[in-house]
Amino acid sequence: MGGSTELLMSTDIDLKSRARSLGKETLLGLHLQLIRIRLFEERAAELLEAKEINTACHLYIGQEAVATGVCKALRNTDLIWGNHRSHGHYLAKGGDMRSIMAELLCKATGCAKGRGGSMHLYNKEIGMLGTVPMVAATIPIGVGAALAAKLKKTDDVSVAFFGDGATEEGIFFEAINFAALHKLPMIFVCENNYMSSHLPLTDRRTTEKLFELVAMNSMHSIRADGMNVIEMYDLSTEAVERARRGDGPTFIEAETYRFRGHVGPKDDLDVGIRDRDILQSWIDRDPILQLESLLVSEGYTTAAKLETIRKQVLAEVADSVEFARNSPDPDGSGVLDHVFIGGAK
Ligand SMILES: Cc1ncc(C[n+]2csc(CCOP(=O)(O)OP(=O)(O)O)c2C)c(N)n1
Repeated sequence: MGGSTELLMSTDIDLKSRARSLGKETLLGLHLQLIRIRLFEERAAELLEAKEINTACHLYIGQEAVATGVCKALRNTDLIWGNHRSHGHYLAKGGDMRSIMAELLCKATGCAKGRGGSMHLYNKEIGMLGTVPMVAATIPIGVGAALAAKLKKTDDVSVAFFGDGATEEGIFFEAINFAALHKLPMIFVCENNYMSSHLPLTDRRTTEKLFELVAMNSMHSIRADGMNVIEMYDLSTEAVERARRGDGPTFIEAETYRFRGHVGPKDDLDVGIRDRDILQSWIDRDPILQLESLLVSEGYTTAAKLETIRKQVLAEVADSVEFARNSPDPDGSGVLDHVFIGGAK
């Protein structure tokens, strides 16, 4: 048996001592990123309600620790690949708020020039070469990028973010096999939020331990507490080091939960597919509140300083909305640019 499986839970790890070794600057950096994603998305939810955003948005609220922890372990030239729920990935990899808010409002200044909306984010400068809403679609593309990095000896890592539903697509297993066989510098980040659209994981699989499905492919495969940003950062750092030194890919199953419904601003509690108590049990583990409680109790910051940060981020969000509102619509003159027409002369 070549693959290794580990079940790591935050309770098994001395988070306070890990926090101490990370240091104040890193911890506050993680916190800032979590807050940026949360407040950005809460504002996006309001703009969806107001019908000012008209592109379908799959909100990431609740899952912020996954993108934040993983991307903190990456450098600018590493590539990430997203899906229909990727606002958090975009911001965590270094995307600025103005360019994504403008994209949600389909403005010409958006990161995809207003052509993509929420589900087609693109920003070469930060190493995000695409989010695609076809479930599992970017996983093989990410593996292709990892192969390119290996052949070109760039030392870069490729990371695909996807949900538990994506592990039910055939291409997922082709990608896993290929990456393991060729020891590619690839990290598969499965955000297991236990739902695929409106179907719970228990109605779709005989096991909820997705990391076990992958280990048999001789791949390092681990389960992480996706509500805990310190654990996500630690495990991602190890995965990145493994990939860079040529020891091959890692599969990280991050257990997490989305606090809103599948798509749009609502919580979906009234449509008979989500249990209020289960949702509340995950809200009780809110990644931001967990980190803030540790930061204050261990003396890294104070409640007053956290409030100041919150206000600063709210100002950044407001600025992004202002920028988007004042930006021009795409003028339509370049509508055929970037369109591939097979066989055209
Ligand atoms: C190939 C394909 N099949 C079905 C859909 C419709 N669809 C959109 S999102 C989604 C759920 C995906 O669930 P998961 O991968 O777990 O991600 P999550 O929404 O939980 O983040 C489905 C089935 C699609 N976009 N692509």
